[in-house]
Amino acid sequence: ICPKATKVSFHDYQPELDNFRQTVLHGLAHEHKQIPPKFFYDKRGSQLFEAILEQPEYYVPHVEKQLYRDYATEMAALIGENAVLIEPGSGSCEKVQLLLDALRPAAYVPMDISGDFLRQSAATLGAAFPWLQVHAACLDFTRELHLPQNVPAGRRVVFIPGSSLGNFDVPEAQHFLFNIAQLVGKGGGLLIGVDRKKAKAVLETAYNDAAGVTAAFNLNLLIRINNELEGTFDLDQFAHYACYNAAMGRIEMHLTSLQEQQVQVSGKTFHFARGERIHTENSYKYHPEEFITLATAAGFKCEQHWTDAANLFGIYYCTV
Ligand code: AVI
Repeated sequence: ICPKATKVSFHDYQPELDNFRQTVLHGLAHEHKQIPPKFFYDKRGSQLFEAILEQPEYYVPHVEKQLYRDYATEMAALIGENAVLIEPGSGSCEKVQLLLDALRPAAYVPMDISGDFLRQSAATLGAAFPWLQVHAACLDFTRELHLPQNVPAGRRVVFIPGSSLGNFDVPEAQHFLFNIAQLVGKGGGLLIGVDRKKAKAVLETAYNDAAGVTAAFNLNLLIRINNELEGTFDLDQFAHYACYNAAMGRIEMHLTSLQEQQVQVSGKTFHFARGERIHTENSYKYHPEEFITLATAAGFKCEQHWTDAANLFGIYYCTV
């Protein structure tokens, strides 16, 4: 018997990259200095993020993966076979592998902004699952969601693991979910992993791991500015700071200036007071009812949700 040939295709939508220099100069000139988290992910930043995923304190991937292992069959029964499974921000395509055998989708569409990484992950996945059609789309999913033309017709289901939704502010998160509802259309679905609100100490420990990997990830932004934007940040004079802002329901990451100092970036001078911070990331946490309200406002109906015994993390299956 001849095994079915591996089917992997790659579609480059040539995502326009945000201008790093302009964004940093603008963000540092702001009254509350800020740089958006998408700039964490240069090569070293992506490697450090992979290392964060291995830290015991950062419970998110460990708990979420166990939920897929425990409930893959139940999830597949709800989603049904032969769906077109679409994953925005697919990265290493690791989590989807826990679902593929149970789900048996007609095609898998990983979407990522990093073309080389996407090409490699799609090829590796295609080799591991020779029966699966893989149609990779290189794009910035925060701006556009295109489906390659050779994707088969059929019910569309979007998969968003990792609590990526948490890095959007709440109105942006609702807008993003609305765009997903449009993409999947009537009868389509969304399987999404979202981190839950919980004790401040648990959250703060998760973003302040003992090995200092999250700190290195945050500080790498300054190394990136030094290397790419002629920056003069002294890494010893800034510190990682992560705290849970309960009023906003989010972990905030900042870089704190340890003394009064001036820093040059691209020939411009920025003044830092002692203790002044650059806000680098928000990671919103949702109670199940809060997430369900958000998804409902975006046009979804929540069919089922799963959580672990400690109520750390939620996975939701919603339909349009
Ligand atoms: C990618 N994102 C969902 C992570 C989070 O938890 O918000 C990024 C991260 N930042 C520090 N640790 C992990």
